[in-house]
Amino acid sequence: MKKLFVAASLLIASLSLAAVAGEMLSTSAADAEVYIISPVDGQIVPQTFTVKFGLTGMGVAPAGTQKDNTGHHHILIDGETLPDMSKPLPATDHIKHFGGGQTETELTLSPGKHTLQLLLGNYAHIPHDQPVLSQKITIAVE
Ligand SMILES: [Cu+2]
Repeated sequence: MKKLFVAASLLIASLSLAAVAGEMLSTSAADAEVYIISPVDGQIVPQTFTVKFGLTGMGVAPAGTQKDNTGHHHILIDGETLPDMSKPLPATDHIKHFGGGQTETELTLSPGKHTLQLLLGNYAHIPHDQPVLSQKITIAVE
C-alpha cells in the first residue's frame, strides 16, 4: 500500500514538472520570419560594426514578458551547430541575448571570416515551436 502511494506521488510530481516545462514553451506565428537587415551576406565590415535585426509576423518583447507572438533576439556568432531548441538558450561567446528588446547591436570581432545568425527566444529564452531562425550569413572582418 505504501509503495503504491510513493509511486502515485512520483507520477504526480513528474506530471506537474512536465506541465511547468510545457507552460514555458511558446508557439511561433506561421508566417514569422527573422532576418539580418545589415550587414549582408558576404559583406566586408570593420572590426566594430552594427548588426540590425529584422522580424516580421511577430513582435519583440523583453525577456520576462510573456505575451503571445513575441520574443527577443539572440545572435549566434560562429555557431557551428544549432543550440538545443527545447531549452533556455545559454549565454556564451557564441550566443548573445537581447533581453531588453533591442533590435540592433554593435559587435567587435577578430579579423577574418565569421558567421552570424538570429534566433528568436520567448520570455524564458526558449526558442519557439517552430523555431524562428534566420538565414546564416558569412561576413569578412577587416
Ligand atoms: Cu534570451
